[in-house]
Amino acid sequence: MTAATPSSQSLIFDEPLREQLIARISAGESPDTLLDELIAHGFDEDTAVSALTTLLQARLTELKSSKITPTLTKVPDPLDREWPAILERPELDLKDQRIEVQLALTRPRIVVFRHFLSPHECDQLIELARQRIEASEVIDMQSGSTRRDEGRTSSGMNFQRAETPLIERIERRIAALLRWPYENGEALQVLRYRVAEEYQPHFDYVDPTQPGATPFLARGGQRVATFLMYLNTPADGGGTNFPDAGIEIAAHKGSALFFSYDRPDPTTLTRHGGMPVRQGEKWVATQWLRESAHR
Ligand code: PD2
Ligand code: ZN
Repeated sequence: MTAATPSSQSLIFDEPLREQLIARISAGESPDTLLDELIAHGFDEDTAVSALTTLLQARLTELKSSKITPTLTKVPDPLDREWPAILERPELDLKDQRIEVQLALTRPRIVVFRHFLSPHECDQLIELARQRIEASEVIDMQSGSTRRDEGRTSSGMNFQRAETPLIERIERRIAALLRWPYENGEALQVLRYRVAEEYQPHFDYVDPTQPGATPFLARGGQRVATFLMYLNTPADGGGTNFPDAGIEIAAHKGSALFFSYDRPDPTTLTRHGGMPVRQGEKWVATQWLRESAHR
């Protein structure tokens, strides 16, 4: 447990800690366990009990008045039909490499593929992106525009959709693998992390109750899945972690990490981060999938 500021008088949960506590409670963890951890981290017992109770009551009120639809959103799922049949799809446009499933989990829904991109495709993507990268930004949920953020220290760029034959081939391969409409994909984004750079844990969906979400959601609806392709193998560090689920995926050249979220809620356990690179560089390309056509 991290990111809390103990005080004998009051206990203020900052946003990451609040989300972590909510996710763990929603995942069935007992409040007593969380209480024990808070106390072990230096909070006094009465303060911890009262702050946790307040948090749970506030969350209940939030859920009751939430604009979030209780029904689940349909999400892509690459494994919902027989796997070998998928690989025969000509739209995958694979030459010699054969995609393999390396890991599949149900909650959070995560699938890791090996050999999604060939080594040559990875190198080409890096070279195309290298000339255009700038400091990465995040979406400001108050205004809906983008801004720099200290939690995201990478550099990056966005391609246009189908900008080159290579980009279009990769976009179509993702759509074919996930059986999700091509039009529902966002433009590919490439990120580069140098030593000590990271992307601290966050959710990729937007909070629909925030003012800045409206313009985002108007174009293609909510994000429902992330498809993250590792373009190189960092010398050390740079994995992608899911702290609420205790999962870490190693960055490996050509592999792809898929995860989906059927509602914009921490109970999906999809809070994830790009862990600091300890040595060398890390390059990734990401496509986010929307509920509907993204124009
Ligand atoms: O680079 C990553 O591993 C990473 C981790 C979490 C990228 C993103 N999120 C992202 O671009 O959303
Ligand atoms: Zn992310």
